[in-house]
Amino acid sequence: MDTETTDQAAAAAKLGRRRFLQGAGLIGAAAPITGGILLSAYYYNDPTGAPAGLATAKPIAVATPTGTGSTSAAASDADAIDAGHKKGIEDFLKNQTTPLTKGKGNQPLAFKMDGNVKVFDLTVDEVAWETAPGKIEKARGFNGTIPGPIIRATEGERVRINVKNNLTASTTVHWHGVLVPNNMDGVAYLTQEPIKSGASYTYEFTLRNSGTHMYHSHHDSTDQVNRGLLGAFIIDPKDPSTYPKYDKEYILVLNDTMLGFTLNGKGFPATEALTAKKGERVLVRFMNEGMMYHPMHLHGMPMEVFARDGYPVNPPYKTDNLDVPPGSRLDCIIQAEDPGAWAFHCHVLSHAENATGFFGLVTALVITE
Ligand SMILES: [Cu+2]
Repeated sequence: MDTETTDQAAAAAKLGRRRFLQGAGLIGAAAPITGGILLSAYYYNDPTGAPAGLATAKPIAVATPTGTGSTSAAASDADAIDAGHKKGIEDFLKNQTTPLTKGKGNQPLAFKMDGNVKVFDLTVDEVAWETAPGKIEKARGFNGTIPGPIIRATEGERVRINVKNNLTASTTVHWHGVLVPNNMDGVAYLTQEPIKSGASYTYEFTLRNSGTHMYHSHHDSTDQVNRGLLGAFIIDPKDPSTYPKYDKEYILVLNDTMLGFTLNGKGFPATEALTAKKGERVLVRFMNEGMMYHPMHLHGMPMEVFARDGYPVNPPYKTDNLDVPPGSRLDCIIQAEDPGAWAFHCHVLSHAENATGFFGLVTALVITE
């Protein structure tokens, strides 16, 4: 751990303690009260994300600095908050050229042809996954990555997916949103026996519906999906003219809870920025594999939503704050207009920012001339 990180951690720890004391009313109550009562909510780092944090809010006394010792304490809090935010942004910018964490998920999965069948191979692996710098989680991933590799094919094609289970636990794979024969649906004991530790299973079906879909474990899924057994399954339409034109494409997989708040398996500052040139049409395919709602807010320009779960949204609608519910996929086009670095983050603020700076579901859209 370098000195800067240690300093930041110390500052955060100090700040956390002070806030705890304030939250408990221990500081405010002891100080001269000239500032009246402030309604505040304390839900820093709430693992539930608790947008309902206000429910636990209680009026606390806040002291206005009066030239006593409280002035320097307040100033040191402010400095610590500023320093944490500044370092986060600096790290995020560094991460765009030199990744700060090991491991990258959400990469295209190669296939081979067997006659007219596209054959994909997946392994289900235990993995130590670095979600943010130095934050290594006991996770699970398809082909050792989170998200797993992108399975991509075209409507009408036949695919075969060989799954090898390297977990100590059993598993299955469900093709979320993809129309498949019932016995290929991947639900343990309902449509198939679980794939035991060390065993393999082959799924095969013809792709009937295009769209932005997903694949994930459907066995002990609170643990298995939340710990990383998830990935994108993109089915391109047979007739591309039925899909909007775009210059660049991003797939953003949201997750929460066990591995923290992540975009494509990483939390800020290890998240990847979206980039575009002015005038480009950027396709974003959102998918939420987590357990919470994430309203994704883009600064500077709207997103035009044209598909939900692979089905057309008619007419398309514009929004700058797009709620992505668990299990849903939303396709939208961002028309890159004004150059600059535009914040792009979940607007349940406890999923994105606290006194130590940004974390979790935060990235940026960087538009250049
Ligand atoms: Cu969120």
